[in-house]
Amino acid sequence: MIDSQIKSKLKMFASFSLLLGAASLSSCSGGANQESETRKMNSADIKVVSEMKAELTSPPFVPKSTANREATKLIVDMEILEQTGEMADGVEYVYWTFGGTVPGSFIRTKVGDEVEFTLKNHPDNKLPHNIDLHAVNGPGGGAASSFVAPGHEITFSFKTLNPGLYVYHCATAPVGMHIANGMYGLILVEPEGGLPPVDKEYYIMQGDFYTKGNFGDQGVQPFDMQKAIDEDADYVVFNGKVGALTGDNALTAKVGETVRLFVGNGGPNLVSSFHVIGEIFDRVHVEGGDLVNTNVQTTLIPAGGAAIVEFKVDVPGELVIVDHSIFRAFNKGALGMLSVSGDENKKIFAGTIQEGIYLPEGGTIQSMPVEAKVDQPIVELSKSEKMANGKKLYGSTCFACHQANGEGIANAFPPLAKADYLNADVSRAIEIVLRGKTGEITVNSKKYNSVMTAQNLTDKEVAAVMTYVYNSWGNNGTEVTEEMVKKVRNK
Ligand code: HEC
Ligand SMILES: [Cu+2]
Repeated sequence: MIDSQIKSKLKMFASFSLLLGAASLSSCSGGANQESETRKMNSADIKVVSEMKAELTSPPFVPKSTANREATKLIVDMEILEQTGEMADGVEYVYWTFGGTVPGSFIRTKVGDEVEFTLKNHPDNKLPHNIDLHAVNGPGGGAASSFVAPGHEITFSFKTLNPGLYVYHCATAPVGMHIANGMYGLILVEPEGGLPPVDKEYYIMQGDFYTKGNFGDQGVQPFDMQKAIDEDADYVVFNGKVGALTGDNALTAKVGETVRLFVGNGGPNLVSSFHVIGEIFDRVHVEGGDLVNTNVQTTLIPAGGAAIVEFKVDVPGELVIVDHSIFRAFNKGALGMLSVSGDENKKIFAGTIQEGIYLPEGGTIQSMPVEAKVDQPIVELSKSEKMANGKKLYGSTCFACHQANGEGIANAFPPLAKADYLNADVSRAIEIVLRGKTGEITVNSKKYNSVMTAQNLTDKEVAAVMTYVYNSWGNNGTEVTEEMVKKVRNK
């Protein structure tokens, strides 16, 4: 009894001194601190009475406004998918995604919401993942509470205290690689009453990509760790691929409409000089926060940051959305279009619109070819056939972790090139590919303690990929037969 009285007195004292702290800060900075501090405390006190399932949308679309709805318990259900998609015409890339798209599904919440977030890691995925939402007040933005292995799901919960537009991303090691592969998206926390209504709202997110080949080199392109470290991007794109917002995919609006763009930058490395050729932003929520700037030509969006830009379209034509670090736009893909239809207004623009627009051809939506895993009749392939098939298989699965030339990644993925562990025991290596591996191992005198998930491959495929691995990068030249794989599988 007395104990609890003391406790509550202590609590009062603590919050009182907090207030004092805020007040003394604000006396030299004009009250803004106190205002947001007070508001945050109020947000924490908002009661939620109802419960609803969040509408999640794929880019470039956003869920409908929260308008005047009350704060609610908002159920968010998000699935992580690792899948092959198209980076550009004839260029494929293995994307890791929140909800099957890059950027991931848009989440629209309101201040005071209690978000119950379930993250599902699809059983076909190869890696554990998690999520760090910048909208969360709490350790890691939820990262530690959301770490989830393939074939599992996990639920955590948080309350939205600060209105604004926030980035979310995966924060599983190697963090840079998870982000570079597309694991980011936006979560909007609307203020009381919602954002003012506009005619059109869209979701755009920039990202930089690092591939073994150069821009446009054909085929499946593996991630290149060294280029990522050097910040030497091959692709800088909006919405995950070259051409996601051009041609048939262009955004649209009509003359006289107001447009709001929710713009994020997933990075992992580059800062965006976001610009729309032929428009002036009437209003920009700088860095996605409360500060509103007006009449802006180009707004800076940091990696891991966002902005809300709003403008009215006055005349018809093609508005070109770019990163004004302009070689990125015309040579690396950071180019989209907003196609405005309607009547001319010669008072506002009298000239003829004539632009040399770089129009990368290319597909529409990221496709995910699902490979059929049909067991073939046992006809042992020749060594050169195995090498050819094995190389393809390696390039579509193993490389994502062990890297293109088997070099691995320090502290995360062991090397397969000149690997003593591999060369010492072929049955053990086959078993690892068939059944997966956890626990500490030592490869070339470096320790690894991570998770390799079982690879869902046929005997023929394992024989091919292991023959390829054993006959590449200075390994011992073992030819792996289907019979050997079968023996390990039936062990
Ligand atoms: C999702 C990432 C991932 C993928 C994909 C993957 N591996 Fe691994 N692999 C690992 C990790 C992590 C380890 C170490 C596991 C541990 O620490 O116990 C490992 C260990 C190994 C080992 C034993 C260690 C060594 O260096 O010799 C072999 C052999 C191997 N993997 C082969 C393959 C082959 C072949 C493929 C493709 C068919 C593949 N792996 C796909 C992550 C992966
Ligand atoms: Cu991840």
